[in-house]
Amino acid sequence: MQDRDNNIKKALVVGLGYRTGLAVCNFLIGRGATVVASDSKSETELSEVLQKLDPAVRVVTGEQRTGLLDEGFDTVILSPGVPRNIPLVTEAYRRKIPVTAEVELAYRYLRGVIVGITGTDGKSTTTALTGHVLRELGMSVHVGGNIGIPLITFVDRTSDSSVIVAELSSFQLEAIERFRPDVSALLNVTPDHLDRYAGMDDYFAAKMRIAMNQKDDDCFIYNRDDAMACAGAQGVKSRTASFSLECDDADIYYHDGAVYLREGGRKVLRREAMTIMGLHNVQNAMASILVVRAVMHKKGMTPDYDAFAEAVYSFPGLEHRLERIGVYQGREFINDSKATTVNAVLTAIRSLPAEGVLILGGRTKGDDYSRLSSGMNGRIRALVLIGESKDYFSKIFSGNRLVTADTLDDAVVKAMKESREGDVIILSPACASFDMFNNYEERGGEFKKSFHRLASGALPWI
Ligand code: UMA
Repeated sequence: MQDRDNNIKKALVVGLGYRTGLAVCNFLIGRGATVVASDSKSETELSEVLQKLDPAVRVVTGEQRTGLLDEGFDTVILSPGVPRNIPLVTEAYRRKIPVTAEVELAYRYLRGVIVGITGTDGKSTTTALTGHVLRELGMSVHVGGNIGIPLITFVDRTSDSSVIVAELSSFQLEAIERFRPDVSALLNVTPDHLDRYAGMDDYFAAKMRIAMNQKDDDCFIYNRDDAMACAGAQGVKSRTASFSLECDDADIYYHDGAVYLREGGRKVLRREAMTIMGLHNVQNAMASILVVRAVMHKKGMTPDYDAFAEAVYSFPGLEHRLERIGVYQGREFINDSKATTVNAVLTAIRSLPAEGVLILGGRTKGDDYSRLSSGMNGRIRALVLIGESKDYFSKIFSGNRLVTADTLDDAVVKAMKESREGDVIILSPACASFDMFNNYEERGGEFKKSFHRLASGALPWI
């Protein structure tokens, strides 16, 4: 146990969400606290969540009035989706009520080695891959955080021999206090969530909080090819290790189809043996190898690079991330619903095995979407635009061949019409899903259903 000085008697949980707030409420009730949950949504909108919530939690829905704080809470816990500048939260800060994140709360109870992985793109794959490799090496591993399972749900299952691999978003890091990962990794920092942050510096600062409590016996792993990550590495107190696709003076680097360790020049991975596609996944694999090595170092174990490589090769990839769904009438369908940034989509396009049709759109996040145009040149023959960004994207991409669709069924049918045999049809939206779906998983799931309806003949396209 990292720190037992938790004595939360009365907590206000702001934001029930689908996962975090719900898990925090149930956890605290289980530990005897009085819990009030505040959510801006209505009871009807929250009905699914409320069914799973311990009935001892008092729920206040709708407008989040500052007067709620008069009830005298000793802690306010924020869900990641709640910005810290809403009046209820700024008033809590003003009254000096401790405001904290679920990740921080979990940290105070978790046991074992803690790994935190952040970055704009690739963090879910790197987190899952790291968990997979550690598990293949025989360790007791819990994989959670932004990838979908709140860390607080692991608390009763961890022991000193556990390894917790946490994907951490900038949102989750904003309200940490003492959270100190034994191993942290910063994969890259590119524009994202600029609807929530004042600018890139603000976003970067939130990400760098991952290392703020690390000490010299911890390790910070960073991308040598990313200028912001390199700048971040300059200021950390822990040991550092770097990975690179470009420079052979990084601790681990890529050259001509293989990955090498700088020390000793040992070849540790062959790209063609990896199941997950794209050079960006070689980058993710390099980060994972450094993380696994640092975990073993913490545990006093000797790294076995052959075993690392076998485990990387056997990693099947993540659902909703460049996920191959199937082939219909010569078109390969790929579900990349998790690609909610311009960079993620550019990476996806670069990784495609053929030309194709891109299904794009949803709730925008302040990114510079015009950056997609050059990446699409010669790779994407048509765009199918979905979601509330349809009109906005129609203007930005007016130079491309484009059609609009109201549903994913409609998008799949139109993509078939726009494509040729041998093409790829990919859903890689560059946007959040919340205009049409509850989350990216639901969007990806619906896309797969549309594909299966098409393939079974239930969705005619001609
Ligand atoms: N809310 C308020 N007041 C506000 C704003 C929001 O009450 O002013 C409420 C909303 O009505 C909602 C809740 O707060 O009920 C916010 O919930 P949440 O979005 O934090 O929901 P969770 O289901 O707990 O999901 C969160 C992460 N969501 C976000 O960061 C937006 C999930 O990451 C994460 O998987 C989950 O916790 C478990 O840790 C998703 C995500 O989009 C995948 N992350 C962003 C990203 O990857 O880019 C950061």
